[in-house]
Amino acid sequence: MKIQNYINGEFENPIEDHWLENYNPAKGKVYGKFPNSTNADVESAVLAAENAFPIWSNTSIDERSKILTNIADLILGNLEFLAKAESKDNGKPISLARQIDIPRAADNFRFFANAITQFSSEAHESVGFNAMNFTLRQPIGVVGCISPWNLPLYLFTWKIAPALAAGNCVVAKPSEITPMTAFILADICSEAGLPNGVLNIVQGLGNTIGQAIVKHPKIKAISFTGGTKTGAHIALTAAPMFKKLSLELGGKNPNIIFADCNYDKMLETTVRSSFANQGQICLCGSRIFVEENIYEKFKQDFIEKVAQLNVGNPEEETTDIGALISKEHLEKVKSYIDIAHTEGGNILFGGERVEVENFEKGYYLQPTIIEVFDNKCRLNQEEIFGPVVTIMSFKTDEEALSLANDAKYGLSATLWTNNLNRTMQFSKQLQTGIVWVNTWMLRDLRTPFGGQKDSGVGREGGFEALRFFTEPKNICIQYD
Ligand code: TXE
Repeated sequence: MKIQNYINGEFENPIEDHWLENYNPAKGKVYGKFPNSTNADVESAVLAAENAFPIWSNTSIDERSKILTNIADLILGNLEFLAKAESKDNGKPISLARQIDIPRAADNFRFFANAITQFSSEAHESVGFNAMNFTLRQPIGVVGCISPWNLPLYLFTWKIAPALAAGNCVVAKPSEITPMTAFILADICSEAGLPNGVLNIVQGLGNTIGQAIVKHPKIKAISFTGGTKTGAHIALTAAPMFKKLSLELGGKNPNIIFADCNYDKMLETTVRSSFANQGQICLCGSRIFVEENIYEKFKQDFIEKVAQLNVGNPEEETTDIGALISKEHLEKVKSYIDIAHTEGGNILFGGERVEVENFEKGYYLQPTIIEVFDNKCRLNQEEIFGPVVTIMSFKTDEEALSLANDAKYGLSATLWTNNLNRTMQFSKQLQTGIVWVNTWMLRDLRTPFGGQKDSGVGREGGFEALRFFTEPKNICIQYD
């Protein structure tokens, strides 16, 4: 299966004809190739975007909205095909791709197709000065969208949809580990009537063409999702060029469980918030803190539930946990589990690789629960980004809050309690961009999405995203 770049509405081979191999993580085997693009391909994409900008930025809001709605409809129309492609490329269970990844990609386009028809800006009358001010929100021009491998189409479209809705032209790069669904999206965009050059997709390595996109003088804003280290590197490159930056980075999210919660709902949700997508979601609740008086009960019940999770071939409907994204990533996650032995953690469940019949070369790992005794330990301070959670108990509210906040990251937190005062006190004092109370991953796309501290800067979602992808200009008119 050969994947190509999508530039100026055409599918193109990389100009210098270098290619990379694409792996199927479930089988640990190469199943295709894709462009190892170079600066020449980025140049060609930027030129196409630049040429398309006058047309697209003057396309009416209704016309833009119609085209983005067509894209949403076509994504849904190709749901099964896209879900299979995503599961094969990423190793995630087909059920997850079908229920979450692909429908949300359609929602991303549909949401911004509607949001742009409601987006407006203010006017301010300078009374006594015969002057009228209005704020003109203009599209930026050519923008860069760079996305990670964990939720490939979901996060790729989460950036592209608002950028296009706001009238920008896009140079986009999916992760080199999951190139497939971006390639399929290109076809869908053409079919939906998106004009040539409005969206350009360049496939390849982050440290070559990802860097080239970030550095390109004609790309005025970068929307990035990925690791904190990479985000810092991108900021170093783009900041001196005064580019707008939206950085959605890593997480090490606390899941705080009080005895007064709805226990059964908490337990079922905590299994999901711990291991969904093989724990490869930056929003996963990877540090579990449980009130002392239910700690023993929780430990038993949680282990019992997790033991029922089915690790296996992602193509099977019954699979709960598929393959990790790559051999390297599996080894990185495993290395953290091995630290438990030296750092004095108790592996309560899992910790071993899983051999799946007929998929012996696949990258499978058991869901793993590690009991720790000090939040300062590496297992609680570093992002593992795999099917690994730690658990420890706490006595008081103050202790829970300080444990939760004692982290470099600040993306999301989950709180289980029915106590209103506690809910308000924690919501105000948790140092995260998102707080879920008695739920997890319930997403309203109008809300600001993003984190604090090492989880990044800027917010995606709703009008925050449309404001990111536009430049506000104050027009002040004095009249007689
Ligand atoms: O990140 P990488 P990964 C985080 C998650 C984890 C990481 C996993 O916590 O840490 O992302 O994704 C490109 N210049 N989030 O391993 O390596 C690279 O090619 C320009 C947080 O993929 O940072 C890929 O396309 N680009 C998030 C993308 O950056 C570069 C949700 C990400 O790669 C580059 C999901 C460079 N120098 C994952 N180097 C959230 N907060 O929502 C790499 N890239």
